[in-house]
Amino acid sequence: MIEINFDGIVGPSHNFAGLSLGNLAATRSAGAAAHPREAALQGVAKMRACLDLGLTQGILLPHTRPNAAWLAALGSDMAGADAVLRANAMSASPMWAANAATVSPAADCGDGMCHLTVANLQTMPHRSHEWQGTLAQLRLALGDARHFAVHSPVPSPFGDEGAANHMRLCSRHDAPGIEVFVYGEGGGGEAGGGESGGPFPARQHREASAAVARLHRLDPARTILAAQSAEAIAAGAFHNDVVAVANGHVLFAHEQAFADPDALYARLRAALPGVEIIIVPAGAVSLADAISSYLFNGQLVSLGDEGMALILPSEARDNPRVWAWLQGLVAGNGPIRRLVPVELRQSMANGGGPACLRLRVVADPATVDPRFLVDAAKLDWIAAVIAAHWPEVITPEDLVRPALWDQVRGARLALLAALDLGELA
Ligand code: SUG
Repeated sequence: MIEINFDGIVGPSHNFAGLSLGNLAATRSAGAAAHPREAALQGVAKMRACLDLGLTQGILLPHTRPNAAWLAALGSDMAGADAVLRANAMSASPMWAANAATVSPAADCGDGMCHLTVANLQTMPHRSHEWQGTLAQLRLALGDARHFAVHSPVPSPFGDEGAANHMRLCSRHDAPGIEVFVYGEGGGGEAGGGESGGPFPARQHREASAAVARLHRLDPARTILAAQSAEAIAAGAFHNDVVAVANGHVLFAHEQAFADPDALYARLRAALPGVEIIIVPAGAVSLADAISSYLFNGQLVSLGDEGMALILPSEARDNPRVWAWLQGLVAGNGPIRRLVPVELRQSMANGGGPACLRLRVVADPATVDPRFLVDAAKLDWIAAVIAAHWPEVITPEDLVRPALWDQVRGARLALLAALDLGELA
């Protein structure tokens, strides 16, 4: 059993429509020209960097866009939809695979299976129609029912945003772990601030987190539900993975990530005596710097005997306060030994860093459909399909053009054909 990172390939409709209230980068980018080809190639380069570190890499495919079935269920189509509905139907948001599902490795689950619950993403309209496509793909990629149980989303009104609000701490990936579910409000699906009390919606509801823990048959003694701090949500941490990340026995978090950090850390220390908790003080890196640089949205990965590496967006290197703090971190004798900056500016401009683009699954790769695993050669073909078919630029005005809708549909089909995944069409 090892950790496999499944990255969402950036879809050919990647654009900046400003659809996610509370996601400051996406709101700032609204109306700008987007570069889908460059975005997707940046994602491929990030996967190459992971392969170069010796990691096992998987992929998830773009969903069908425009989503005509969703528009039809709303009594509309691309020609008739208003600008907002049209942008919702064109969103390439399935690229952020950390929101695809919550994953509990077999070692944590009562029945010894790896459980996944697809996220309903109900808080944002453009993301609320992802789950059907995600469920179909996960049931194919992880279709071996001897090893995987893939659950449908928890029902509305309980908002669930998947692994972006879930952390797992363990002595080794294949040993029983402590699962931490971080939520932003108590449930009920209120629009707006809800219990966070701030200007932005808290997208993960406690009831959804608790339901996922039950569905996955987790041991309550090894399961922690922790509230996100209202100040983090108000500062733009629309998911916990913008202010905290865990891997193995290490939790790396901003001082202001959690509502009651001392209670969380005490429970973690009791449940996993070897845990190392690395807190970045607000005095060194403010919440604003953490959110603009996305340092916590790194992929914290184990490199065997060489300790851990943090795969970070290059924005973290560009922020002098953040970079100085990180330099001090790796110079010390702690578990994080290497910093690996990657260039993801297109995804970052929509609020998606390295960790947003990947879904972690602890599994034996031999039990995964090999069409969803990649090596360097397969990444070369994927890059060739992207270079040949992905639009170079999409502006907000382009979203009305039928020729763009056709290009986007065709580009995805070309990729599915190249990967022998025509059944997802
Ligand atoms: O849900 N952005 C995504 C970014 C998701 C990042 N994921 C994690 N933190 N794990 C979101 O807000 C962009 C909206 C637009 O296209 O207008 C968007 O949906």
